[in-house]
Amino acid sequence: MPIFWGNGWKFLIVPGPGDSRDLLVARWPNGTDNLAVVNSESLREVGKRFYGVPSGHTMVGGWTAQNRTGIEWVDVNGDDAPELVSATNGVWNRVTVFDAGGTPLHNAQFGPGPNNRPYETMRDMSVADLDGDGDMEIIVAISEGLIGGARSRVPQGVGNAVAEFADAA
Ligand SMILES: [Ca+2]
Ligand SMILES: [Ca+2]
Repeated sequence: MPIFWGNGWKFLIVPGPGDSRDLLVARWPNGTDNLAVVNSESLREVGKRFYGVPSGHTMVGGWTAQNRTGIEWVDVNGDDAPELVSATNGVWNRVTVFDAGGTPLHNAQFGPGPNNRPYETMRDMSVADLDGDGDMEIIVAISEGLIGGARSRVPQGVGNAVAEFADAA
């Protein structure tokens, strides 16, 4: 199945319209590090999603210069609906949380890496409730040997999610 463009690198199957499923495809190498969406009913690419940063954040893109080193589908703000959590690696590095439709909700910039070689900065990502307090933590491993943490939380009685991103170090 041709996907314009780039080799499939990370896959994630998420709910699609109706009873269908969407296969999210991160490519490496790629032109732009968005996620291609392949629907289970059409078995064709139906679009690109999960790209960009929330308003108030500066979007730094890069043609053939950025890749996804982690994508997970998990409820990080406690509203019982999953989000897409993504780590981006390349000339600019970030962790971004998107809603299910692809709108960026939260973002933590890790800045430019030393260069855009694969895995130069962001190596891997995982999402879990590490300390058992009910809030999910987003953990990334970076090339300097450090682990970065990002905590998500929905205050009781507040409808909007608030992401609290700690320093990368
Ligand atoms: Ca959620
Ligand atoms: Ca926690």
